[in-house]
Amino acid sequence: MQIISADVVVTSPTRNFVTLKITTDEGVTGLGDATLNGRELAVAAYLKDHVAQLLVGRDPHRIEDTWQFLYRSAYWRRGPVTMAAVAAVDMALWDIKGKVANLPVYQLLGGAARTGLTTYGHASGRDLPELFDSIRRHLEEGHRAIRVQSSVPGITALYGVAAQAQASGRRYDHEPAGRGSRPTEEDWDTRAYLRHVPTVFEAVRAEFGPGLALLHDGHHRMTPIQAAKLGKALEPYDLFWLEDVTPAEHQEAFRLIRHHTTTPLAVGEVFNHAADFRTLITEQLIDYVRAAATHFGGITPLRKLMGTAAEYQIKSGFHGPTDISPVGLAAQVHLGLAIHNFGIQEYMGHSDATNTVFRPSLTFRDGLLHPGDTPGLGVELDEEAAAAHPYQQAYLPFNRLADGTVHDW
Ligand code: GCO
Ligand code: MG
Repeated sequence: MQIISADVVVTSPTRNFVTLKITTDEGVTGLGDATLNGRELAVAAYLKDHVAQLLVGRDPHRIEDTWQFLYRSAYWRRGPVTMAAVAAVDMALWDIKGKVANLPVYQLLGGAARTGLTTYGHASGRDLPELFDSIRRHLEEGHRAIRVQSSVPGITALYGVAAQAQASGRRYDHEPAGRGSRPTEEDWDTRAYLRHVPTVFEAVRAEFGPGLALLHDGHHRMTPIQAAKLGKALEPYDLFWLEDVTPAEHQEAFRLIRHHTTTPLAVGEVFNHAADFRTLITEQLIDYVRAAATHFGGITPLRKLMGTAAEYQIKSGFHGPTDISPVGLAAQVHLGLAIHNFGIQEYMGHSDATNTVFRPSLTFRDGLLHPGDTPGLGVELDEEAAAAHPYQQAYLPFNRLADGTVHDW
């Protein structure tokens, strides 16, 4: 069996997605996700101009060999563009292998280690009543864990608060503010944030009781000592996790945070290589791995990383926003079903337009996500429907402090 072509499909059903389609001489096709939010076309060009011709003639069954070849022959290692491109090839090859074997990918990874994946949904609100309604809606949908984000007095525009975006006519994750030629500028005040967040969790606990699993995303905005302070302040509310409290490229910073708080920590949605996690994992400085198959080089390296993490009692909490395509989400749901140290899966749910283009076999029933039993990854790309949604330039927003300084976000 040989690969005869590798084509890149860029489509924007609600938001932009980059998909690689590998075709074999036996007519079997495989799909991989290469979406890098806000920098999509860089990965599309990497695949089209530098990778596609290298795949032609290769045996699609040799997943490990192809991964090592693409990673090492490039010489320039790591980085989100390279690793998203390699990820797409890796996923597409697992998809093909599953289709040829007539098995869903999770069966090739060792079979189901649980009935389905526990998820968390994104609740948010501009005030407590709006936040409570949002939590209730997510519980009704079946989520057993809830990420809680809220507006902060003193901060006008805050990413992750759906109603803020809705009030201006869009859902923040579907139509990134700033679709167009410039990213939207948001404001930020860490002290106002640190004062407000514990009061929100106090109110949520009082309303929903001690049992509900609650999560929060700090989106890289704090210094290590501020992060430690927040972790400590949230201890009475028993969070499932506190995510991305500080920019994690300084892994050593987590030693300080860890010494100050027992609030569980999740890190890594912007990481793309095992080395990014090395200190965090081997020193047990975090509790959950936030990597996404799409940005981490695919199923193959993420599976290895989770093997290492298991040695340190660290679990998965894979990144599942709507800018990971249904193909990328399927890849990590198959993996999450098969590994022993699964923790939780972020699941925001794609728009109807996205699901019409990608047609995933994934199900979400009784609070559990399952990839389905369709051979391969279980996603079918409707190329005609994809063509009806051309690429639209879209940037993520960014933050400035009151004095105009650009801040982490
Ligand atoms: C999350 C994230 C996302 C990212 C987005 C960037 O925890 O889901 O932080 O909302 O900001 O994926 O592209
Ligand atoms: Mg996050």
